[in-house]
Amino acid sequence: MDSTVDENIRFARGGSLMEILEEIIQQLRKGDEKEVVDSVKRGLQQGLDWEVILGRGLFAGMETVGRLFKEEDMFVPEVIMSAKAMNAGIKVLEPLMTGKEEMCRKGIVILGTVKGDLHDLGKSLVAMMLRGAGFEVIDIGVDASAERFVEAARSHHAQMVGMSALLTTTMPYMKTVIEALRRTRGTEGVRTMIGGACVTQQYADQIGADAYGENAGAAVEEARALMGARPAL
Ligand code: B1M
Repeated sequence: MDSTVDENIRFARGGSLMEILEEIIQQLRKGDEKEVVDSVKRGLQQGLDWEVILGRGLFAGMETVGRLFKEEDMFVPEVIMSAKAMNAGIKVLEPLMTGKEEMCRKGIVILGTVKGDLHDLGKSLVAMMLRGAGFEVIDIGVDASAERFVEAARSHHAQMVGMSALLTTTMPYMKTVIEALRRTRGTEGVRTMIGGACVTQQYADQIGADAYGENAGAAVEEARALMGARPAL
């Protein structure tokens, strides 16, 4: 986060804006889509930066949900409601996130969550941020097979394939996709990036991915570096 965002956090700490962030966390935990949307809008109206709302409100709320899910204090149907509420909150922020869009296209990226994995929030967020930075993103959705990644990369003449995985059981499939790209004529040179809650730089090195994105912001930086694109002036 830059210094403007730091200032915005200090500003929020000073008063009722911090309460809005805490409300978002609670509303997300309850899975109340309407309340989350209202609070996100109120936060923006009252001067909170979209990055602060995203990081300190929506992400923080989802972290709480993740912890409760792990401790079995929340169950799948409730987590789905929370995920929907988070998506609705992100939709409100989307125009601001993609506001920096440039006229020139930076490159074509195929993005998907790998086979066996249905988690799509992180992948969709990465898609939004990449689009905002000027990349053309073809989102092939969740539960995507190696064949789908390869076919999409070939037919769209993509420069990069991005894979998301949130389960330790689906992470190994990212290696399957990388190998399929490498052995298929026409996609051998396509660059690859991986990310997701359980994924690490070490794992990316281990399976031969070209890059690892720790979060959606880092994914944009890595994509720029991989494709030789420059940040917007
Ligand atoms: Co799931 N789930 N889930 N789940 N779920 C996790 C991942 C888990 C860690 C929860 C836990 O136990 N604490 C755990 C995995 C444990 C493990 O494997 N080690 C888990 C489990 C076990 C499961 C099920 C097996 C549960 C069950 O059914 N018994 C099941 C599996 C279903 C399947 O996929 N086949 C399941 C189901 C679900 C729901 C459907 C209920 C729901 C998903 C709804 C949806 O996506 N539409 C869900 C959710 C919401 C979660 C948690 C709570 C939150 C995930 C999330 O959306 N985070 C999660 C706990 C957690 O992660 N703390 C959990 C917010 C999102 C913005 O972050 O996706 O990490 P994230 O993305 C980040 C970065 O990782 C990065 O950028 C994003 C933004 O900063 N990033 C990339 C992501 N992809 C990237 C790609 C890149 C670069 C960066 O380059 C291409």
